[in-house]
Amino acid sequence: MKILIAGGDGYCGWASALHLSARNHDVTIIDNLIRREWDFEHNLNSLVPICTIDERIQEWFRLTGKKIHFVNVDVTNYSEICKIINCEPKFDALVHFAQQRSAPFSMIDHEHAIRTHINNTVGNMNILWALHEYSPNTHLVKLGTMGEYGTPNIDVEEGFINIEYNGRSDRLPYPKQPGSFYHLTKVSDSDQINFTCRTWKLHATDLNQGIVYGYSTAEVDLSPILANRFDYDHIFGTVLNRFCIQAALGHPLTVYGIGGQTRSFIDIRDTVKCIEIACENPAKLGEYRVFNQFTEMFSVLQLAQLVQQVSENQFNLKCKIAHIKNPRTEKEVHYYNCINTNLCSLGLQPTLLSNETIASLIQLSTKYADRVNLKLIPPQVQWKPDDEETTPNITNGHAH
Ligand code: NAD
Ligand code: USQ
Repeated sequence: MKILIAGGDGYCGWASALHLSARNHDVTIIDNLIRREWDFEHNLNSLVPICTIDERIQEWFRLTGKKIHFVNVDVTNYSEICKIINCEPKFDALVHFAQQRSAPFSMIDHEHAIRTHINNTVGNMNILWALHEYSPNTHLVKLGTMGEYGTPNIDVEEGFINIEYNGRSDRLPYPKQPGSFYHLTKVSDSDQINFTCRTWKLHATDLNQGIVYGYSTAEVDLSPILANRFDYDHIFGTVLNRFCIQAALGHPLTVYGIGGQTRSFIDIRDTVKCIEIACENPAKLGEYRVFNQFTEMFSVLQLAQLVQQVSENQFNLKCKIAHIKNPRTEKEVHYYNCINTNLCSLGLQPTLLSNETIASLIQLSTKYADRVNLKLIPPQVQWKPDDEETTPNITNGHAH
C-alpha cells in the first residue's frame, strides 16, 4: 500500500513508519518538525538522543534498502497538504498523528490552549477537505484518544452506544467528557470525521488510543541512528515511561493525588501493529468506525507499585512512591471499564505489560541518566491554580 504518515517524526509516528516500511508498504512521512521546536521552547529533551529525520531515513535505507520519503509540511497549511494528497498515484491510506498531543501543554495558558486548538483542529479539517477535494478513496486512519470519553460511571463502548429513550432507540456517538483542552480537540476531530463520512462519503478509522508506553520495536532497535524519542518531562512524558525513568534515577514516583485514576494503556509494539491492521483492513466507503486502541487498564498507583517491585527486586534500587498534590482536575477514584474488541477481532494479539518490559525501560533510563534534567520531573502546569478544595494535599499515601 502507498501510505502517508502525518507526524512521522514523532514517538508513535516514527515507530509506525518503520514498521510499515519493513512490511514493504511505500511510506511517505510529512511533518513540520514542530515537536522538536516545542521541546526547545520549553527546554525539554528526549531521554534517548534522536537524530535528524534525514539521518534517520538514510540509516533505514542503508540497513534495509527501503526508501521512506519525507516532506516538510505543516498540516495547518492547506495548499501544502493539498499538493501532497493530490499526487499520483493516490495514497491508499493517510495515518494522521500530526498534532500537539500533551494535555499539560494545552493547559499552560490561553496562548498554549489556542495554539493546540488551531494546530489540531485546523490541521484535521485541512486533511478532511483535501481528501474530499482530491482523494476521497484514501482511507483516513486518525489517532484519537481514550481520554475523549473521560471516566463515566458506565462501560465505555467503541465510539457508539445503543440508547433507548421514551420508547425509541438509536445507536449514537458515545458521550464525551474530555479532561483537557488537548483532549477536547480530539473530540472535535471525531465529530468532524464522522460528519465528513456521513456527508461526503469519506472513509475513516478513528483510533481511540490509550496511553502508550515502551521504547523498543524491532525496527527502532536496529541502530542508535533509528532511536525513537522517549519523554520524561512533566509536559510530554507519560505516566508509565516517567515512573520507569524516575525509578532509575532514585526519584520518588510522582503519583498525582490518591492514584486511583485509571486509564487505558498500550505497548508501542502494539501501537505499530494496530496501525498496520487499520491500514490493511480499511473502513468501507462512507463508513466512520471507531476502535479503542488499548490492551489493558491500570490505575496510576498500580503502575507505581509495579515499577517499585521491579526496581527493588531486579535492580536493588530503593523506590519510594510520593503522592503529590494533583495538578489536574480529574476523578481520583472512579469506575472504569472500556471495551476493546474491534482490533483484537482483526487479529491484534496484545503484548501485556510485563516485568521484563518495565525492567528494560529502567535499564534504558539508567543508560541515559546523565541526560535527565531533574527540574523537569515535578509537575508545573496546574489545571486550576490554588485548587485546595477539590484536591486533598497528600503525603505518604494519606489524604489530609
Ligand atoms: P509526538 O509529539 O511525539 O509526535 C507528533 C508529531 O506530529 C511530531 O513529530 C510533530 O512535529 C508533528 N506535528 C505536530 N503538529 C504538526 C503540524 N501542524 N504539521 C505537521 N506535523 C505536525 O506525539 P506522539 O506521542 O507520537 O502522538 C502521535 C499521535 O498519537 C497524536 O495525535 C496523539 O494525540 C496520539 N496519541 C498519543 C498517545 C501517547 O501516549 N503518546 C496516546 C494516545 C494518542
Ligand atoms: N499522572 C501521574 N503522575 C505523573 C504523570 C501523570 O499520576 O507523573 C497521572 C495523570 O494525572 C493522569 C494519568 O496519570 O491521571 C495519565 O497522565 P499522562 O500524562 O500519562 O497521560 P495523558 O495526559 O492522559 O495523555 C497521554 C498522551 C496523550 C494521549 C493520552 C491517552 O500525552 O497524547 O491522548 O495519554 S488517554 O489518557 O487515554 O487520553
